[in-house]
Amino acid sequence: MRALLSILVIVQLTSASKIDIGGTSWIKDVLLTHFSFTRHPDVNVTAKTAAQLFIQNEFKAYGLEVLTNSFPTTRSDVTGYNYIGVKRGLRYGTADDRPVMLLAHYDTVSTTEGVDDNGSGITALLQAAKALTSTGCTFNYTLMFAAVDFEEGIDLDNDTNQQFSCSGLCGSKFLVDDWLPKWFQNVSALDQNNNPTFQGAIVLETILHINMTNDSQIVPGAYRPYFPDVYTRIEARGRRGDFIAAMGREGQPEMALLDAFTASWKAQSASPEFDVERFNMPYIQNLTYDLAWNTYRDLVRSDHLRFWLGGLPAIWITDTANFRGSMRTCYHSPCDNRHLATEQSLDFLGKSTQSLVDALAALAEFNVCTMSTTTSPVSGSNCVHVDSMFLTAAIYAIWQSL
Ligand SMILES: *[C@@H]1O[C@H](CO)[C@@H](O)[C@H](O)[C@H]1NC(C)=O
Ligand SMILES: *[C@@H]1O[C@H](CO)[C@@H](O)[C@H](O)[C@H]1NC(C)=O
Ligand SMILES: *[C@@H]1O[C@H](CO)[C@@H](O)[C@H](O)[C@H]1NC(C)=O
Ligand SMILES: *[C@@H]1O[C@H](CO)[C@@H](O)[C@H](O)[C@H]1NC(C)=O
Ligand SMILES: *[C@@H]1O[C@H](CO)[C@@H](O)[C@H](O)[C@H]1NC(C)=O
Ligand SMILES: *[C@@H]1O[C@H](CO)[C@@H](O)[C@H](O)[C@H]1NC(C)=O
Ligand SMILES: *[C@@H]1O[C@H](CO)[C@@H](O)[C@H](O)[C@H]1NC(C)=O
Ligand SMILES: CC(=O)N[C@H]1CO[C@H](CO)[C@@H](O)[C@@H]1O
Repeated sequence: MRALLSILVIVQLTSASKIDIGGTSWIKDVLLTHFSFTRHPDVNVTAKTAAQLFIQNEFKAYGLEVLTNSFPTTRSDVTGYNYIGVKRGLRYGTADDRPVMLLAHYDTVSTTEGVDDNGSGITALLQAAKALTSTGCTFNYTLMFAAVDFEEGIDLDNDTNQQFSCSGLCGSKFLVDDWLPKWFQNVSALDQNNNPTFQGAIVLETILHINMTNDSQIVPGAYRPYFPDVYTRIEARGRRGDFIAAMGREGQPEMALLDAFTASWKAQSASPEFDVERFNMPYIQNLTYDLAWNTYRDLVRSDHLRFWLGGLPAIWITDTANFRGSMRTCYHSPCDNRHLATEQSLDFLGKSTQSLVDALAALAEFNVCTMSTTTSPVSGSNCVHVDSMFLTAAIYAIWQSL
């Protein structure tokens, strides 16, 4: 009932009043300038520090409140940093707030430049934050943008020969288990039973790659029983890597996030050749980290698992990484680099980003839009496009130099 209602509301909102991300040129610039060097402490500390500074400065430039969640790792010489940009909703600081979060990790494994994994996620996150803050809209609910560290972190510590940090999904573990409960308390985002009023997190993981050729998508058979309809559709289209995957658990509050994202995707007329495939995963009682990894491995390989283990709603958005096209060989490898940023894949990333913006605007309930920019208003709305001329000239120069 609740899910159905959200779909109706969202379709109406997105068709009437879209906040336009203003094209993919900015995405390309940010991805290739700031997230195309290995961001790993043993390989390029400079690139990692630069990425951290860039994220904080961008958040500040968008007028977000920038909060830092630093955390220890098992290596005394390495500290982890999560950055959370907050756009306060009108209900901020009350139990009526229903905060919603967009999250991506900005680190890489040591063996890759990580343009797709997960430079693409963080770039979409920044673009979405920029679009949502630059319209002059107010939101009923608080928007949170979380750039997290050490999603990877599976490298061995040379000195102790132990797994580095908390062996994967480390930044989101500290965010969910340590930082968020304190923040919910601080801002009174708790209901009368002391449960967070949090709507959930949309977790972006490796979202750039697309391949429209038949047989470019691997569909591991082990998960077919959970998603028979999805498998049938992918096979009918010739097993092409032509879709973004969006996953959440049946019957959980995060279904509203999944509804919002898929409805926003389908409401767009741009690039109709790219699809969204919705994976409704069964809810698993008493989920533990080990159970998840042993039984549902390919479905939980990102930060959404930390939310699920922490009892918070989250959905996962991914291009399926090593199951698609070039990423079958480039995953965690040197060729996850700028060659993946083609015009087509940037359009694909742009469509996902626009869907995220529309979904978040609907979930956070955007109200008043006052700013007018140089571009034309969206019909039927007092919201306006984000200026798409922004940066265009500079970007085309970069485009051509590649
Ligand atoms: C490290 O990253 C910086 C960008 O922050 C780049 O200029 C430099 O060339 C990189 N170094 C190596 C060894 O890749
Ligand atoms: C750990 O060992 C690898 C392989 O020998 C080396 O490339 C890397 O730099 C070492 N890391 C540290 C922190 O010493
Ligand atoms: C919560 O509030 C305390 C006291 O003001 C502050 O020290 C702490 O950093 C806040 N933590 C979060 C996660 O907001
Ligand atoms: C796309 O997939 C086809 C079929 O598997 C493969 O031959 C091709 O190299 C892939 N191209 C890219 C850019 O991933
Ligand atoms: C791709 O697969 C679809 C579905 O099986 C088929 O109809 C189509 O002819 C194939 N296209 C090519 C180019 O082989
Ligand atoms: C989950 O844990 C509860 C409490 O320990 C137990 O009663 C229940 O049977 C468990 N459910 C499953 C499916 O294991
Ligand atoms: C925001 O909240 C106000 C007051 O409850 C409500 O009237 C309005 O419809 C909400 N905005 C949206 C877009 O739902
Ligand atoms: C979907 C995906 O590729 N996620 C990867 C991000 O990095 C972690 C840690 O290496 C992998 O385990 C995930 O598979």
